[in-house]
Amino acid sequence: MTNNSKANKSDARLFEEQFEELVTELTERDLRDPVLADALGRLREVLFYNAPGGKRNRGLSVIGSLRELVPPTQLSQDTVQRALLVGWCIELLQAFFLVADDIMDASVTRRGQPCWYKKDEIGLDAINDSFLLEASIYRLLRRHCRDQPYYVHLLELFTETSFQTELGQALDLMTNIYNIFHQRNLLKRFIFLSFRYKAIVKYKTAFYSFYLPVAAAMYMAGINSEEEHNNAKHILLEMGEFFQIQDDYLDCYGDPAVTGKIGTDIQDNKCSWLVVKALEIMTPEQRAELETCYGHHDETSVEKVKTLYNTLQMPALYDKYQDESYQRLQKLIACHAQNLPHIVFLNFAEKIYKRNK
Ligand code: DMA
Ligand code: MG
Ligand code: MG
Ligand code: MG
Repeated sequence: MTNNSKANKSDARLFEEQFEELVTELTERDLRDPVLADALGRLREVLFYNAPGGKRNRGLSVIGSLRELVPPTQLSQDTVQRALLVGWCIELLQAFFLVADDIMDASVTRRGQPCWYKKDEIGLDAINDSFLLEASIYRLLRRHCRDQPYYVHLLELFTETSFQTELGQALDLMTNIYNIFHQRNLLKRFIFLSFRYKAIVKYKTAFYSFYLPVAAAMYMAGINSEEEHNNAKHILLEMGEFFQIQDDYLDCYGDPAVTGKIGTDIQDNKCSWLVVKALEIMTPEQRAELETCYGHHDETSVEKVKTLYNTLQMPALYDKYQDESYQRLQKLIACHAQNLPHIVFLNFAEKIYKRNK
């Protein structure tokens, strides 16, 4: 085992251990007005149900990246703890988006358990719970990073990234695949579709899942230059696009026992990679068939769409896409990483290619 993978192992353990402490901090040591006891109890419950249980790739990559950016001798125990904390802030941001996303997507399960809004007596009260998760980020950053030179950079990074994600979610929710079916001009249809698809995934997923953790580590390491950030962004947004394509693929072809969530993209009429790809290659007859079933909730319609995807050999097309994307990414890392250690990006790439959850 290399030094770095040893460090990563113990970082994962430290990360785990920090969670309880952070919940106690938010619910017992922050606002202490006794009249808030019930509300803070609710926050505690919301945190325990929604923040842990994910893959933690985003959260752990703050410390992972920082270890590659700063020599070990300059990395104090305090800095490590702060990087883990910033990692949890990203996990909280993710929890905030997911609680809301599951309501909007009418999803049923998340991380192998019922979606929070699906729990008895929660329902749409989950909307306020998602706000509590978001607000927790800024309470923690303030408590732990206020005196650090990078505090304002982190605040701007979190607010900017949230806005980008929310714009992406807006595009995701407003894109009606039927308007696209009805675009008669084939070329316009393909161009619109592929541009729209890229915009959705870049904004709703790539910024917060990939650029945010690495950018946070860069600011913590004192790397502030716009040029360096743009270089990192270039590579990370490409990875993010690929990651969301995987998510779209797994929505239909993943095993819910492994992904922890049951797909809803077909029923929700989503502009998913599968439907975009299928529309590019299907015959007019197949398109007519797709039009009668896509976006419908009944089992038969959903099965018909899945059969069509199989006929079009989507799994093979996806494998091909995955291999090409991996090659493209290696090239991007080679030309754009410049002063940044390539390993920051390679570590990330290793975690996502060929994933099944
Ligand atoms: C996820 O898109 C984007 C955000 C910002 C949560 P999605 O609805 O495809 O995610 P999931 O498949 O996890 O519900
Ligand atoms: Mg969703
Ligand atoms: Mg969604
Ligand atoms: Mg999805």
